[in-house]
Amino acid sequence: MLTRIDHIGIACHDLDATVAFYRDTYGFTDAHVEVNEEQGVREAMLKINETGDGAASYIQLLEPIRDDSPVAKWLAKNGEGVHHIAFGTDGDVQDEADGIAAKGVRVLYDAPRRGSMGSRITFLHPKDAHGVLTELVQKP
Ligand code: V0V
Ligand code: CO
Repeated sequence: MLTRIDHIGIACHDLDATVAFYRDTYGFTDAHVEVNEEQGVREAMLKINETGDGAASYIQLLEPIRDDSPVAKWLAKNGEGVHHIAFGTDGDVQDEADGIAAKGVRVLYDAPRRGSMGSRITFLHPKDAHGVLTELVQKP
């Protein structure tokens, strides 16, 4: 089951400046920063609230580390802004993805990949989801 908004992904040019904006403007100070080489990003997870399934909801800020990465390509076309939404699962993320694929939505990966803070993630194609790049997240 999809039990929470795990995060909203926001593409930015300058991660440190954008983290500072979220801290100074809104008071979100609980930030986890890591590099995901495979996804081509340096990213920050800002915790917003705990959720009823024992996990949490975050804002994810994404700065590209390579010109050929999905976020770099998206920034060049659209500029900064909301890039994806991520739903959290309470069970196996591949099972969720298989169930959604059976409804005719393209799942981008054959198997889950590594996401922020040791999570397992996969993505649904935005063209099959009313224009929204959608990620599924299983906490470690
Ligand atoms: C592209 N399109 C989007 C979009 N990206 N629509 C909505 N939201 C987005 N983010 C549209 C684009 O406008 C085109 O529409 C069409 O899809 C094809 O796009 P493209 O520019 O030609 O790009 P592609 O096809 O090379 O790549 C698009 C996909 C790619 C979605 C396949 O971005 C991808 O593989 N994304 C998944 C990985 C990812 O985004 N990683 C970064 C976050 P028109 O113009 O044809 O109408 S990593 C992350 O979230 C982590 C680590 C985490 O949460 O832990
Ligand atoms: Co994400």
